[in-house]
Amino acid sequence: MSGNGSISQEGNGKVSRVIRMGTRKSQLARIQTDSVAGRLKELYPDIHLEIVAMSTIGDKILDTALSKIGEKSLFTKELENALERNEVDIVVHSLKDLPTSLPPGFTIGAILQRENPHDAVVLHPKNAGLTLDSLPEKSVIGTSSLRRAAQLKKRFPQLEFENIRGNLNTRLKKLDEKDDYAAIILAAAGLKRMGWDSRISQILGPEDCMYAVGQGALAVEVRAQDKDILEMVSVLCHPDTVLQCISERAFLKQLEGGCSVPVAVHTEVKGSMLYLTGAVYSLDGADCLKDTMQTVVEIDNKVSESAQECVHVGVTANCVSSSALEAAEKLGMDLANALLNKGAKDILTTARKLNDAR
Ligand code: DPM
Repeated sequence: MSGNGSISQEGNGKVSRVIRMGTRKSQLARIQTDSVAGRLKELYPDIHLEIVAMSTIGDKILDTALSKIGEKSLFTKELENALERNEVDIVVHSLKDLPTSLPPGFTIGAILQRENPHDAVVLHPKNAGLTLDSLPEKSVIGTSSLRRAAQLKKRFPQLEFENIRGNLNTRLKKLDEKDDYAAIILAAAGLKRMGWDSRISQILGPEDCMYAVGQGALAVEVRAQDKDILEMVSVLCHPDTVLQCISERAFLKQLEGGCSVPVAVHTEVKGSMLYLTGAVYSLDGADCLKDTMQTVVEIDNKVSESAQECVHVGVTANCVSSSALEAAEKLGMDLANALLNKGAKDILTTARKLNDAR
């Protein structure tokens, strides 16, 4: 950041930089930003952090399903504008809301340790004790995620699925105070961060519903050229999460999928092996292409020195060796290519067309 606005003179004569963190105004965004601010304060007790809250298009258009709004960088654009204008230096996002290609000039400088990546069932209080298996036939489940609806329609054909929008607070209110939904599906990570663990009645494993690319992980977006800030946030990186999320993002990118296609993943790191399962679905879940691949990732190999060679699917990471990052990215691309060879393009094109026509 340039200009005097960013420099503060401390009483002891030491000059230190004020670091501004941009955040959306929703409670979840604030909590996520505060948690990263807390980590930075622990690591760098002398820094001056300021939090700047703003609303984004995604927060303003609450009644349209996410998948129907064309804008890819729905929740991120205004925040990136503020980054570009040097009004803020750091933006914290849910990684799953960040497109696989960031606009030029921006990079993800850190991906933090993943929270539970799975989806969770939140029941209307009157259904306490039930599960997706035991809910009455034709019970209405609220979700506007094409990914969740596709998988769950196939797995639980007796249930019905309807859109529900709004931030987490709005959705819980819509669930509890009306009789429209028997249950809603939300990411466990968001519920936990909000302190609503007690509302989770069921965690959906990969047999029921695989998660979204990047789900449950926080990402720190910065200006790609801001070396000081990049170095500062890089210590927040969690190596296993970085490798998992790079393979997931490479998979989605190679499929040319965005946040509006039914694509799901599941990744695991076991020792020096990285496993990636990925799938694409038709809107009703009837067509599904799914496969698993693995690769060796030598996490502790020599860490790359040059910043250039360590950018992968928008992520600048120097906490992991460049060979491991390359292997993770290649894994995602290879798995996508395997599914593309089996006809994934047709499934996704049809899903996109049908969704646009709805
Ligand atoms: C994206 C999707 C959703 C969000 C699509 C998907 C859910 C939309 C909906 C890309 N972003 O998951 O298939 O349910 O209508 C979002 C949430 C979080 C980040 C909330 C949620 C919190 C969890 C996290 C919205 N983005 O999914 O319940 O940090 O991953």
